[in-house]
Amino acid sequence: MTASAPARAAYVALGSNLGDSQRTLSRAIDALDTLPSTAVTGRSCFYRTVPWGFCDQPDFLNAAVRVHTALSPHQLLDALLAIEAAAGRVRDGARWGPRTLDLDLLHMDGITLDDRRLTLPHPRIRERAFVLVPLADIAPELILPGQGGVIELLRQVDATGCTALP
Ligand code: PH2
Ligand code: MG
Ligand code: MG
Repeated sequence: MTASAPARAAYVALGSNLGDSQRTLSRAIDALDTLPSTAVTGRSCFYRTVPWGFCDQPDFLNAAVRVHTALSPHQLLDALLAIEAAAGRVRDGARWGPRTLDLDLLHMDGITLDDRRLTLPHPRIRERAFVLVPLADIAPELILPGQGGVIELLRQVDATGCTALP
């Protein structure tokens, strides 16, 4: 990480249910760590999770990481989309369908925003055990503006479909 703009913490959810998901998530975390002005400073366990939203698809592997980055929210979003594309992500329009790699920007410390490309914090964190369970590994004390504390949100979802990999 180079010293230009001050780095802030950002939280990214990772998911995959096509191909070698464990390898894909590990490589994505390495790719995040090599982004300019960015370092991975926390990573959760990998969790096998039952599909949410559209259920007739393979189980997912999910994780979450914290990075410290001097990138802007939109620069980081562009970088996440590029890492997804490099992992073979095809956007065929199937909402909530199977994917080789999904990287969702969940939150950046001190930032709320809502525009055509990006809403921060991510508006659906509170509905998703597969996001909250790994997020609680790395940021149990985190308060998401407008949503609440991660542990409090985790208490309100059914996390029985999330199993940590050994
Ligand atoms: N991602 C989706 C839709 N459903 N279900 C689980 N368990 N994990 C995911 O990452 C996931 C999902 C769309 O992004
Ligand atoms: Mg997603
Ligand atoms: Mg996504």
